[in-house]
Amino acid sequence: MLDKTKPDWWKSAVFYQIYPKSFQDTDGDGVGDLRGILSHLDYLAKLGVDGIWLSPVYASPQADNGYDISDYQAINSDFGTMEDMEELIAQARARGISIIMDLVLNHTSDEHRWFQEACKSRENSYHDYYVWRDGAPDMPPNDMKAAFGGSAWTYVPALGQYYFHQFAVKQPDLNWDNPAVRRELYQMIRFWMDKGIEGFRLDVIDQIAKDPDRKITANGPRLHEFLQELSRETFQRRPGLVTVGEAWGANVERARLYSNQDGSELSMVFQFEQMGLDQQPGGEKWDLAPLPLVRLKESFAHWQQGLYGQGWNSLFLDNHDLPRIVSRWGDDGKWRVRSAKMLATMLHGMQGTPYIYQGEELGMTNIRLPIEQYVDIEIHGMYAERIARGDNPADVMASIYAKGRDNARTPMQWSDGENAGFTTGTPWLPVNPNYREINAAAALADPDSVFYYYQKLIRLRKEHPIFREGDFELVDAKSEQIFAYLRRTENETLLVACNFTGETVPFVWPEGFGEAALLISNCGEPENGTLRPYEAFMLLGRR
Ligand code: TEU
Repeated sequence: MLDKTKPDWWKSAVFYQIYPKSFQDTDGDGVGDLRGILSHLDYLAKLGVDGIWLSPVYASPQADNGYDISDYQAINSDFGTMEDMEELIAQARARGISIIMDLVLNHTSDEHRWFQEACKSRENSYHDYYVWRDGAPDMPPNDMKAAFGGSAWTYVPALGQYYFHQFAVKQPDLNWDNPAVRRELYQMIRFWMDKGIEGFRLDVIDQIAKDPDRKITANGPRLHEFLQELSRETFQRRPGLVTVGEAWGANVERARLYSNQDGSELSMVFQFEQMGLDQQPGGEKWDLAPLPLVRLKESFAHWQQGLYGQGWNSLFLDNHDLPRIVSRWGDDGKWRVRSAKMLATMLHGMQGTPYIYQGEELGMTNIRLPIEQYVDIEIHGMYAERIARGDNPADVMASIYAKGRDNARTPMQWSDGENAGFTTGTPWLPVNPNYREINAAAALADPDSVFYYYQKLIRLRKEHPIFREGDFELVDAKSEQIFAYLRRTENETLLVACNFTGETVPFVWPEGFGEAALLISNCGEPENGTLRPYEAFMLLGRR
């Protein structure tokens, strides 16, 4: 177990993200719940993770699967009770696992009491909790678009005003310029800290300081001022609390600010530069393009070197908004197991804190459903818009198969039993039909499984300080097939080599690895000179 009394313990940690709706159902309603998570804590302890990032479990009408909160201090009844939550915190801690909650501070649900009050009159004391502009019906203040389709402005006839929402109509944006809003949020965060929550993931945190009149959403003028106040009033009161901000708009310079060494903002951010590479330049994520490996490597190198000694990286390939990585950048057919391990090797050799998304450790894959079986609000918003503008339905579906968020949200595959052991009822989203082959029970019974490979990667990070401390340099940066790099400390050098193709490719090791120790590999003893299809390994040498 990690020594969590060290304030930066999270630099040696590996976290695991749970999407509660899809993890484990225990009451047969087809929706996962907290007791389901409790029932798998030993599985997570076996994997070796140090914390769980729990996607939102707060009271919510679930328009956006919990990212639309109607009461920050209550548990969604589909997921359980506050007692279940307290038990989860305690049981997890007993296994050395911290609970990291998701904080959605940019917006609430329109069913939140604050918003209901805000809609009553312009004089109501909650009115200024949200972002309003005067206007006439059919004449929104400007042409800003919401992330899930349509205008970012919705008219409330009784007030003769529009409210601003960057996401769905049911997710009105909070007005961070109002100090009363900030105070309420800080109080709420302290409530959870008092319950024993040891960290937070902050949803779209770069979008809180918006200025819709100037069409500014990400990186608004007061962003870092707000973050420093937030941190002072909450996180800094508990040394060792870990925070990770979701920041689609972050570049390396900003990430240095967010994760600065004096701890005045956050521990780290999730940045998405790599996740935007396999799309058409200037297009949206739905406008598909092949992954340019050389650019992927340049991007990782830029972040690894840019934050070295000046900040801290988060490391992830999957989350509840992204497609399954083995389907995206690996091969989810013939080389599924090997390529899943290769991608994990590429990522877990780097400096930063890795996050594993539920099912990634099993090599779970994307799914294909008819449009009406998808649940995600983003998929349906995009589908309606693109069909209306005349796109070919087959192309739109191809984009959904490749990038739709429901790819990651199908139920966790526990066994080859009914509904993959996820529920005895009807799952809220179909189970991937490949569960008979890909499931946790099968993985636990197979010493060569993706699960045990992740377990080993997690262990290696704890055994070798080079993972935490080493610098970063690409090897053969121009190769379009191989992603290889070196990490160096004063006494040691780590070579990480990954073949991103299904072909055997030539690869001569850099000098000095003849006597090196093999830490891990996904297809036996590596040979100097070639890499087999999707082969990956790590060699540790002395300097
Ligand atoms: O996601 C932020 C966000 O910008 C997403 O809309 C993202 O762009 C999209 O999923 C990628 O296609 C966060 C949460 O992670 C997401 O689940 C929520 O829907 C969103 O915020 C609103 O709270």
